[in-house]
Amino acid sequence: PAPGVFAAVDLGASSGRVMVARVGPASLRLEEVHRFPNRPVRVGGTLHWDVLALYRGVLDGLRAAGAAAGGRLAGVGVDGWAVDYGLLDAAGALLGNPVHYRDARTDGAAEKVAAVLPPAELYAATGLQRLPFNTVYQLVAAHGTPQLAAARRLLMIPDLISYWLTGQQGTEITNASTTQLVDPRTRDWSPLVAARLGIDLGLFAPLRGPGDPAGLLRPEVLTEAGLEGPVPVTAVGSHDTASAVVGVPAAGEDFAYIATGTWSLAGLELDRPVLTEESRAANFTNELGVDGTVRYLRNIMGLWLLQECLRTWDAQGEPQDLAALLAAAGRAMPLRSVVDAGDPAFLAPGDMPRRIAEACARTGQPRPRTPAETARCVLDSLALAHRRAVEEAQALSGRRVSTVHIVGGGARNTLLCRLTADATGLPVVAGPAEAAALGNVLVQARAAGVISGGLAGMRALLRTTQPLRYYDPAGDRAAWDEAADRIARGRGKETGT
Ligand code: ADP
Ligand code: LRH
Repeated sequence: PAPGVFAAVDLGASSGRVMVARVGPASLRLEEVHRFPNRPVRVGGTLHWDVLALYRGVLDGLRAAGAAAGGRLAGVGVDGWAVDYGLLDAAGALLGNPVHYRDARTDGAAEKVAAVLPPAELYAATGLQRLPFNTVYQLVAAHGTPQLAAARRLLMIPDLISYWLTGQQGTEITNASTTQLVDPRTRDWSPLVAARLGIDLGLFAPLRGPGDPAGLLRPEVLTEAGLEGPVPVTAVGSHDTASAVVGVPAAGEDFAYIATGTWSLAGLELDRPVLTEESRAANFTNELGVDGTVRYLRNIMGLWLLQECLRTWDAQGEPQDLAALLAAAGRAMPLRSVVDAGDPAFLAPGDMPRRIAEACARTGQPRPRTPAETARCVLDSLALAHRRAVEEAQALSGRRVSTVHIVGGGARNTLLCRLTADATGLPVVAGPAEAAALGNVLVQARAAGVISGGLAGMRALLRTTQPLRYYDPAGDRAAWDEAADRIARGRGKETGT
């Protein structure tokens, strides 16, 4: 088969990007053609996504992709962050700006849901971890609003972008699995959960899976992007984490992955969900992956902690350069103060350096005083949360691992990769940073017949074509154990257990 030129639209919580990939059976070259910031907007007390600005970025990116590919693209795929959605009226027009998952409207929604559907039953039916912003909680919070009453359709964010590009509506299954309305055993909607929570499944467009056709770019999009038609749009693993896990360059099955960007998503790829009570108590999730896989993982606050510190220092007139800050953090005292990087107290936007310092003080540790000390605290804490997730995922699933793969923007953070190797005591393979875009184009290329085979073949192609970095574990095991104990004690204090 001839090599094809595919475009990936990848919408992360911190930036959107359009990447162009030249894919052949033994070749894969990825090029970033456009990146644009994803800046939420607070209006009327509600935090929104600026979804039209994102769509503008997608169109600009497709124009740049067209220019890079001589006006001819073999296909386009869209992936993005999970759980959030846009509502459409009966004519297909967007009803208001999508609400950001960090908005406070879901405060108290989990308690309302628990009153009609006990957490154990909800977990048994969906396998989803308890995150305050899961789509079901957002829908319960929106219940009775004129906007939801007027809505005839709900499209998850990547499906909304695909709809605007093609005019076709669908609900891609990997992202649908983050709604908490999907049963991971049947890989279909859970009628039980929908009925008990009074959610109308008719709001959702028909399910589709990675590799399914999702329409053609509309004539107006072709014109705007300077592309020659027809250009097919293919449903990929439209949840960015689903695509990122396709993009993990693992050999064999005994690996853990950590997709690190705004979030750290740390866990295992399994072929069936783990729905035990122990798994629920440990708050592990079973999201659906490409090719019938299950992403068994835990959400960790991730580099959000650092992003939000940088934003705060900026606003306080003390802007920090990321490279210089990380270099200084590398020289700071290791494991001086550490926090629980899974603590939902860090979820909302706001003065992050202060919240981190307060968490340190509450647990009897010194407050970080400088940006470098704060960054060191964040990275040590993330490494410890990575270790805990990798260890617990193995214990709960029975799958042992010998390697940890770090993909996503955080794979560029050499200090974080080194600390994660030291904390887990396992070798770390870092890269690719753009794993989600790579997973996106690989699924498109396979659907187009340019490559063939399963995940193992796609990963072999990544290993031979993408630059990777290797970190062997070193450092003081006892010091990591002691710091992990400090966090466990702090967690016990906060939950009263
Ligand atoms: P998302 O998809 O959630 O928007 P990304 O995967 O793009 O996030 O990761 C963004 C994060 O990656 C940044 O917040 C930053 O911490 C980290 N990062 C990106 N580039 C670098 C770099 N050159 N050095 C260190 N960290 C980096
Ligand atoms: C990462 C991500 C993650 C979700 C979160 C809301 O971008 O998709 O998998 O939990 O956003």
